[in-house]
Amino acid sequence: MHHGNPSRSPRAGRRPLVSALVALTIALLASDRLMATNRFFNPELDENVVGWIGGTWDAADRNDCARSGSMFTTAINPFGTGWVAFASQCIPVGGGEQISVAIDAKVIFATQPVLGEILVNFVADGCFDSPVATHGDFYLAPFNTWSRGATSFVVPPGVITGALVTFALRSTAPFDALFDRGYASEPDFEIFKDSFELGQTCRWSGVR
Ligand SMILES: [Ca+2]
Repeated sequence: MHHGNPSRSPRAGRRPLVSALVALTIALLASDRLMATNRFFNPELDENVVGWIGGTWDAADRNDCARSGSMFTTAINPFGTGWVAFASQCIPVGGGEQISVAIDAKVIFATQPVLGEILVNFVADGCFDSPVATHGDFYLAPFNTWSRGATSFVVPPGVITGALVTFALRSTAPFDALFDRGYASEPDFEIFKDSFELGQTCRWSGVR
């Protein structure tokens, strides 16, 4: 037995609202699942180097995307002790967080081995304070090919609010380098809205 039209009518009337709520719930769930944000601003160097310190914009993109570029750097030797090219940016972090960071780099015009270093300075007040702790990691950067330098760390507990992340390339001789596709996120949230982590699509940065 059913109650016929008297009950059907209000249900039918409610349906659009229910549908809207379902759609909203799905949207919220989807956005929650995809809420990961790349903590680097302008991670893909789409049309400028805003957010980054270290170089100038170049049209050469990591994935040959016509609508994105990279950051070009010429190694400098400021202290006469070695040549260094770097890409640096401050990201917001909280004490105790686990963070993964990475960037792709392409070493060009090098004549001597190039060592990649990822240096993270943890600071309590923006990125202009003196670091209270550091994290470092090293890797050998190949020539003339894009390669990824990555590291993970746990932010020291306490009043940390920022991490100045510097991807440095060092050598005993001059060289140039390109940087592209910066990545900074919690390890558990590696699905970005734009399939960023797959590195397979050409797009403007959908998330920061
Ligand atoms: Ca790019």
